[in-house]
Amino acid sequence: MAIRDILTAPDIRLKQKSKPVEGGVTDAHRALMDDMLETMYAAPGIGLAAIQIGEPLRIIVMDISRDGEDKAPRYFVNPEILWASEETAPYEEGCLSVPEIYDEIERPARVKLRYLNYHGAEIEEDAEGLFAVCIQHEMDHLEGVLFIDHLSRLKRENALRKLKKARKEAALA
Ligand code: K2U
Ligand code: ZN
Repeated sequence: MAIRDILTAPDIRLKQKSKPVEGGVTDAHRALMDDMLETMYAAPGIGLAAIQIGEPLRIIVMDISRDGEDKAPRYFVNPEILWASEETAPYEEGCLSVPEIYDEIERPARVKLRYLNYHGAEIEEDAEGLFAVCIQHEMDHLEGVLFIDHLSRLKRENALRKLKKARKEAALA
């Protein structure tokens, strides 16, 4: 396993649409998921999409267990949303690829998912609460969409300006 570098906005690679995994989940995909999970825990974060470490594949890892609880890693290959509630819920989101920026995003409160798990088995599962927020946030990444893309143009431009300033200062340090 290895901790990989996480791409940060405005890196153009984060805008790619990720490709489906073809021909089933292989040992190579599982090795990638192992690296993604180690990278996510080290960040720390509660979700990570493969594109965030530069791999344009439709793969997501997640662990929404709380501090002090047993770890509960989750793996989603080729995830699809089969149904989303009309009811929406707000959540103060952040993103490992958009550091130090947080804002409230409104998303469907409940979704029905279909995906392949770590071993390639097809699963259908309902999600609500933080699970629903996180999976929708990560599935946006698979479409090349960042949570700031859901904000007003003014808020998005302010966020990108702050990110570019931080990157410039880091380069001079
Ligand atoms: O995509 C990512 O960078 C992972 C996010 C997942 C996430 C975003 C918004 C809401 C829930 C999960 C990172 O884990 S950002 C860290 C974080 C953790 C808990 C709540 C908000 C942000
Ligand atoms: Zn993110």
